[in-house]
Amino acid sequence: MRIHNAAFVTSAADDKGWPNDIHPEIAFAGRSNVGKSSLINNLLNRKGLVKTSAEPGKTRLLNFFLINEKYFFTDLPGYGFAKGDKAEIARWKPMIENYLNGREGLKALVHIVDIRREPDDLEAGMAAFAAAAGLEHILVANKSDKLSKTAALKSAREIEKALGKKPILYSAHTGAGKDVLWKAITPLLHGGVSPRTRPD
Ligand SMILES: Nc1nc2c(ncn2[C@@H]2O[C@H](COP(=O)(O)OP(=O)(O)OP(=O)(O)O)[C@@H](O)[C@H]2O)c(=O)[nH]1
Ligand SMILES: [Mg+2]
Repeated sequence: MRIHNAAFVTSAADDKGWPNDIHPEIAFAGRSNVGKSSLINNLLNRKGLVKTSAEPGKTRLLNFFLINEKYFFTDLPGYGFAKGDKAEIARWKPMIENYLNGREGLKALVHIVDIRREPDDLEAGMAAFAAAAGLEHILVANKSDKLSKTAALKSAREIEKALGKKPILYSAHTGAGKDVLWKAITPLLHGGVSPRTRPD
């Protein structure tokens, strides 16, 4: 897709802060530091649109971006950085759950994992959560530039074994995988904002 406009709209902790406008929307989620913010920048060909950081836990709120004046991309705060920090987890969980369940227009969860890391229960939970919320689940293995091609394919098979689907191999640094990810996202954006169907 040609991106002629990409703009930060707002940050929000809960539904009171979500944008009032409803457009087809795609959320980007994953563990802290997997490269969610970098991947959004890369996908949109915008270097500094979304703030990134080498220090985990940079994104603490939901950040909404308006794309071509008719789609929303949402950068979600990462999970896992607040290891053992109960107060932080207690704050994070309802923020994400309410958003994924309640946000009208939301089409898909782009679930980003680090290609070098074996998925754990948290990752499996994320996949199940997307299904329960009636969202398309798009799995992406980022930082593929950190591995050789052979090692990347081996890791992809491990991830597939653990999470039950093939990940799209991506590098937010080189742009590898960008066309494949756009191919997965574009039809969802064109589907309008009809209500989603949740499993019973
Ligand atoms: N080599 C490599 N590094 C990456 C890639 N994507 C992100 N990084 C680096 O990983 C670090 C974290 O990137 P962010 O985009 O801030 O990660 P995030 O998932 O948004 O992190 P939080 O907001 O803290 O949850 C930064 O140092 C990035 O430069 C990638 O594809 N390849
Ligand atoms: Mg971030």
